[in-house]
Amino acid sequence: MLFSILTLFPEAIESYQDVGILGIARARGLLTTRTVNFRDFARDRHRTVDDRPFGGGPGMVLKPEPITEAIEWIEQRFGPHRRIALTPDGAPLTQAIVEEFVSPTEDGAEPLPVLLLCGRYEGFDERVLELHEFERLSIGDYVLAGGELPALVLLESVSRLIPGVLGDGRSALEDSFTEAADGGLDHPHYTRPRVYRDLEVPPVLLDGDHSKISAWRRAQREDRTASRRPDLTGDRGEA
Ligand code: 9D3
Repeated sequence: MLFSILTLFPEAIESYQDVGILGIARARGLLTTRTVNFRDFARDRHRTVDDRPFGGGPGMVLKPEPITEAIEWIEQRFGPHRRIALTPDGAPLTQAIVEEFVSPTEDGAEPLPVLLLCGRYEGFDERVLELHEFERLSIGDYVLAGGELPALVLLESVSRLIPGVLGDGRSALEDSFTEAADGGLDHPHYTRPRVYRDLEVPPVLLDGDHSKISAWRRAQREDRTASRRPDLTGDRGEA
């Protein structure tokens, strides 16, 4: 899988991309990233990438020219991409969307490389997203300073689903068939010591009755989901 990441802060991407599962995916050659600083495509002496908004108001807007030229340079060199802009007004990223990135294409062809466009300031001049077709993704309803963390969130969540990244023979997609998740919260986990500061591990986990353990874990998942995340049970939470 190939990701081209357009950002004013390539060092933010680069400093995290070799950590943990994302780092393993990259080291094994299962996921490739290339970062491009679109400031390198600004032509003026100050390498300006932003300007004041037409119509007034606070903040600065990313100028169209450096971003458009960076996109065109990447696609001339490396071919067409699936283009995604990380924007606060995008569709909220979900596990279903993440899974779609690693699911086989209809015709069995290689998926397109993915271009991730990260904004800063108030965002992009709208025409950038009109000149080239873009999907828009957000990671949730809170205000960040730019699209770099959202791009890393997408990369990390995709990386753990790529076959061969999780090394222990357990596929991440298998999780949902067995004990974990199925769209709700997980059960609690315990490890040694059996007693920690007077707190004991639930005895059901210690006596080796695996059908009892499964039933207990399922009940824990259902209780936790109903009380902490009723929105995941089909209950929309309205009074
Ligand atoms: C006052 C209107 N703001 C929109 C909610 C302006 C604004 C806030 C934050 C414009 C850009 C940003 C920077 N955020 C992102 O680029 C971003 C983001 C986010 O802030 N939250 C969740 N997902 C994302 S994806 C990109």
